[in-house]
Amino acid sequence: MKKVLDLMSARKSARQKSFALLIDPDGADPSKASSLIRRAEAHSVNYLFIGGSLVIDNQVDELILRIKDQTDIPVVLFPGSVLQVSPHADAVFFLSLISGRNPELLIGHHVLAAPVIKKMGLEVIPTGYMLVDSGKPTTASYVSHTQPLPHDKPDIAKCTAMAGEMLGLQVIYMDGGSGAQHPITPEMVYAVSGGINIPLIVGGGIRDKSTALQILNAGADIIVVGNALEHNPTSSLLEELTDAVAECSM
Ligand code: 1GP
Repeated sequence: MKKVLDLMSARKSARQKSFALLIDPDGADPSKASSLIRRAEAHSVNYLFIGGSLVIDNQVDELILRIKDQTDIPVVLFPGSVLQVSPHADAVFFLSLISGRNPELLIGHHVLAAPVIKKMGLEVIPTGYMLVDSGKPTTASYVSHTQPLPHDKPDIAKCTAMAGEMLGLQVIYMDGGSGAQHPITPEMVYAVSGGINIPLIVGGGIRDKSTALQILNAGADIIVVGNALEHNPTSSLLEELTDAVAECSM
């Protein structure tokens, strides 16, 4: 069963763009998260991604069970570590950090996680994860001990994503890192999307509709927003971003 990956691929084939709301289990205030999820349901959010680079309070199970009580939006784990897996999610991004050269994050933690994930029966989405320099070190670049891809070198990003697809990875997640100072440039998104046939996810530092539109029009299939909505769960930003996705899908 590859339900979530099939959904991502089918939406890409139908030229339908998607919106993913990222919830960091460490930052999630239960009451704010609940109201955000109610609004996500009302505004046709396509996926809920759960994850962060640190594990301060391991409340992933509890958070997902609460989400599942409120919505049928697919929940996908975006784990910062082996500790952030839960059998209650619908799928897990099995992330290989292909922008970096840290063997533990290319194929290391995966060896430890594989039997745990298999036992949980989770859908696995083999994912090429690419960190891109966003103007300042992010938690992800610091914790991963890797050098992100240069912000202004779309061709390096394109070749990296192409190699990931050739290795059999099923989606590419290009990330400026949570709270990125500068989002990934449309030029880089355009180059990468033109080099691959698998779904392209882009996140990091998207804080307004015009940035979302530029990234979607450049070829991203799914945009991910965490920080901006986590800090302002009741703002109109969620509507603006889901409107951007709908406009680009027409
Ligand atoms: C981070 O792509 C996500 O891994 C989302 O980033 O929190 O900056 O929206 P933001």
